[in-house]
Amino acid sequence: MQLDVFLKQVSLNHALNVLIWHLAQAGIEIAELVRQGALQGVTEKTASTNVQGETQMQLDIRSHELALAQLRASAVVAAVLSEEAESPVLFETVDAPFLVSMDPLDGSSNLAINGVVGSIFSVLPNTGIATQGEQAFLQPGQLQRAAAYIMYGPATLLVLTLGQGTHVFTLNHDSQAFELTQQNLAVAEETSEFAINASNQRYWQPAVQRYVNECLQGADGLRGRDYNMRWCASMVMDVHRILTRGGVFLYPRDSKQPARAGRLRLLYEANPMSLLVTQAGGASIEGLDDILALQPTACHQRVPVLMGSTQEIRRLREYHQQAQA
Ligand code: AFP
Repeated sequence: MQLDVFLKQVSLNHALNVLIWHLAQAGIEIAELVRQGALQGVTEKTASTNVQGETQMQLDIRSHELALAQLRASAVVAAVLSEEAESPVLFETVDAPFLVSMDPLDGSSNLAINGVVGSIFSVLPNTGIATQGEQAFLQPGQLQRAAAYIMYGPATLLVLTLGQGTHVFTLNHDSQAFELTQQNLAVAEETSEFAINASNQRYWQPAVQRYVNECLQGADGLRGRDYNMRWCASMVMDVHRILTRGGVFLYPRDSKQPARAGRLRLLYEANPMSLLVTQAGGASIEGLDDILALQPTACHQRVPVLMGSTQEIRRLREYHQQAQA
């Protein structure tokens, strides 16, 4: 079933369906650029940095522009917050029903090694960008109307939730259309796989140290079974693995840069991924609290992220509670 047919079947919200269709078109255009690799100069760095102080790749900027153009063309979006722009971009359609937060090309450092990258989107109701300015984006993730990522891997996938399950669509390169290939993903409750950047181990807080140490002790320790570890340095790919075969993805708070609460951004990484994971039966916390319940305080705010199989996340939450007691 093609994406547009699926949308008509599951959602009566025509404006939201139009928006999702335009996100998918942006994904198709970015996928084509990614496929061309060095032939399109996409692996080249630019001289500029984004609001996070990270060096931008050519493809970061082109993906941002392509996604913006599609969202503007949808006429149902009032403004867009992007990792690649300091302030939200306001469209002429300032009273349109939706706001979109996006990371147009997450994991772009993987381009240099021909690794997997992705685009992440979060759709919020427009509560009044015209009067509130960028404050309008500071809504808890549980208010998201939809979330999606597009994964530019061996196949191009669109993984989407409209708040009723999480579904996978695969791009048919011949017809240039996304087709439903997996409906209602279900994250395994238990798991024997974890994902974390272990090079930060000495900076982790005690609860995460404890959890990972127990996993590493495997069958000889308290967990009584061996664990496997994976790290792709691309949130889209790491989360996709968790959605399809279970596990936990951890980017915790650490003391490497004490002023920084984790690495990942709440509004366009943690929130949309949390909605996708929880809609697939998984869980997502920042340590003690559910990520989707957090009240954002800034557009480019960072947050610790622990997400995946519910039993493992429950254990991690308990370890954080015990460390606080
Ligand atoms: P880039 O987009 O700068 O490559 O960052 C990707 C990312 O935000 C996320 O996709 C990864 O999970 C995380 O960074 C990887 O971080 P490390 O560099 O610490 O492995």
